Amino acid sequence: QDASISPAEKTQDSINNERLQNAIAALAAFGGRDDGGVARETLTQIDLDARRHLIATARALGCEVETDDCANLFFRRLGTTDLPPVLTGSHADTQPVGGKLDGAYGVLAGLEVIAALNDAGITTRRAIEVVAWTNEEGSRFGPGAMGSSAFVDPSRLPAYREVRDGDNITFGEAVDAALLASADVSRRPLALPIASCVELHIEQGPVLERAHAALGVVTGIQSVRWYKVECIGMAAHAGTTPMDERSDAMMAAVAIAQQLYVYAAKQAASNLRLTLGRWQVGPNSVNTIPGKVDFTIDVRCVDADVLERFEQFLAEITTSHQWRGNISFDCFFSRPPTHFPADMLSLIERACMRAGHQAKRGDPQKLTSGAFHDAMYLAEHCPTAMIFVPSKGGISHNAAEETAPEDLYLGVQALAYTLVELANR
Ligand code: HGY
Ligand code: MN
Ligand code: MN
Ligand code: MN
Repeated sequence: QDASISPAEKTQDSINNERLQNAIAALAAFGGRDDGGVARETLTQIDLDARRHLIATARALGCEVETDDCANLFFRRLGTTDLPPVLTGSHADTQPVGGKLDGAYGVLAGLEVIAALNDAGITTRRAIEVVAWTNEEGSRFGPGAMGSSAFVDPSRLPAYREVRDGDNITFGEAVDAALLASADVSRRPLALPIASCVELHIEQGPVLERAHAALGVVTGIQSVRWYKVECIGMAAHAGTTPMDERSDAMMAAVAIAQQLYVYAAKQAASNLRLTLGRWQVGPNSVNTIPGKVDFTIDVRCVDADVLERFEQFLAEITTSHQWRGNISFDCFFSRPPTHFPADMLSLIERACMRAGHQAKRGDPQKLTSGAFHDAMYLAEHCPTAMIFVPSKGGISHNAAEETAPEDLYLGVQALAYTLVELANR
């Protein structure tokens, strides 16, 4: 091996940008949309086809491929020892209308690092594993990050398997179908030992772009909670029912939603973020008073106490609301803030400095992630950290999601340096 530079530097310098961009375009074809976005929700046939594509790509790189009871996919490049591996990767599933980078970029970046290691003829002490976690988005089956969550704590899986999607299919049925479709892939237990984990991801927000930074050292992930609010009234005729004799579920839901937005506006100083993203109306007819309205709440904040106070407010307004119907709420996802360890942050910073300076793009920017990631669970399991690249206009969970190819290339270079350093510890 070239004595003048370290294996980490040599691998970083072996990253092939053209191969990376082609890999991103190839995966984006699975569920690709005319507007440039991607529709590849977890464990749909499109996702299963994409998984086969990733398995074939990994095998062509000489990787061993394994899966587990949550249909997570692991692509392993052997090391010279049997020590626990270094893990990278992310998720390959997307929002109903997502972009081609959210999650996919981190999986493909890991495979690109393996290709660069092969090109450079570099071996590492520890194996390097690239993972494609199942159901990070949580849009088809809530909550999010089920794959990484069940990997870290398998006792969570039975309850996840009972969750149903909008077509009444359970997550368990979808996982079993995925495992059948990859019956040629050997099965391994959940919760295996991992030495350390690094997830590369797009920022999905505006911070790096506004700071004119090419790379982000992610210090942690903000807390998140998801609720379902259920308003049950009585369906009745839109024309014959006097206004003061209605039990209109939509009127209650809209009143509660309005109070939540007013509350969130008052919390602006704490940077609380409120989203009422999914509404279901029954019977959803122009001329029937809604008998049942459900809506979801996604609420996030760096300060977990703010979310605690939010829940108290939600409890107040859903019990005190003057209304003849029945209003209830259920929390189905809750994660405290995640903090990544200092020694991992300093390694990430060193990696980002080398990549950034070589490209004359300056120093990396430190930031907290507004989005959650599988790394929030891995941080419970082993020393974990994240690297971000900028998102154009801070847009994500939208077909217009985009990152400059040069920034994508830089991110993978920083990842390469980090992984090889960790794999030789
Ligand atoms: O919602 C999230 O934060 C993640 O991008 N799925
Ligand atoms: Mn993501
Ligand atoms: Mn996402
Ligand atoms: Mn993620």
